Amino acid sequence: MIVRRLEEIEGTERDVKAPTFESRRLLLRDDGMGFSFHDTVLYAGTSTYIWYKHHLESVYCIEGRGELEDLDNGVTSEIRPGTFYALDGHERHYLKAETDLRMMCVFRPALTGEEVHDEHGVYPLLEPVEHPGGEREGRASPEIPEETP
Ligand code: 9YT
Repeated sequence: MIVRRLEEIEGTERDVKAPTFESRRLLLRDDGMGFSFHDTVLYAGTSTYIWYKHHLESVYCIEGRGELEDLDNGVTSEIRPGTFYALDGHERHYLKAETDLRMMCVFRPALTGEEVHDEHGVYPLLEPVEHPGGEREGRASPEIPEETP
């Protein structure tokens, strides 16, 4: 049995920081479960372009407010606590966080932990957003994907 707590993961290599989000990987491929499980916080005022070419992902929001834009099907959905979505068709999408958005994510196959470092399959893209608090302005995207719509 595996028992872990968020505070044990914070600040370790399982705590991955990207320009628009932080992902705490509670379970990775090495754990041998066949899926990975992440506690992710997308930062308020950001928009993240995501296309998981090789993975299926299920996502459940437990905190915050935002919007999911399915670019393949032209459908936009509100995200709030209790909202669940599953990317069963590898849909390209934007995830926009109005407030900090805390999402519990399951990936199959499991992420190894390298993917975000390599920008492989995850393409953060920061859109300029008016930000009254100002505390999270000014981060630049490290890479603009060729596939960006
Ligand atoms: C839904 C979501 O948070 N996607 C971006 C990050 C992803 N969960 C990850 O790499 O852990």
